[in-house]
Amino acid sequence: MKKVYFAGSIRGGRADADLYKRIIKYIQQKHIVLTEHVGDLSLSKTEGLKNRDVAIYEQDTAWLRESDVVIAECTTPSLGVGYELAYAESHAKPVHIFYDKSRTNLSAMLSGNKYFHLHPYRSEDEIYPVLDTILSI
Ligand code: 6K6
Repeated sequence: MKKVYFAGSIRGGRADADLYKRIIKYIQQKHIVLTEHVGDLSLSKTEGLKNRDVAIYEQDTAWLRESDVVIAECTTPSLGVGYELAYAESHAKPVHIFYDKSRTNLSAMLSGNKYFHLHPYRSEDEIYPVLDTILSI
């Protein structure tokens, strides 16, 4: 059983929140997802009070350090997710990036970094077998 840090856009926009929820549910069949809230559909992009942000940052970076693997869905661009991916790299965590190649032109700062494992997909059903492979290693 692995500890998975799942990253997906929150304030960057919630257009893919239901997709995050399905991915999280799938991973949770066999593994622990430290960041279940990323798929919480009641969480809006304007959520939050500024004074909670320090606690969010402290908790999320602690979870990143604790995680075995980081899985990000990057179709909706997010500054926070980009930060998390760089933070994960600096802590030598394996990082897997999924994105719908028909809907996004991934930042060169992700697609140009050979450290990251990129998983472009055309339809959602391509994601799940790749997750199986990643999480069985
Ligand atoms: C309360 C209840 C659920 O969520 C909250 C408060 N907001 C956040 N809580 C935890 N992690 C967050 C929150 N907002 C952003 N993040 C982290 O940044 C998540 O791990 C996401 O992967 C990432 C999204 O960044 P933005 O820039 O799109 O918000």
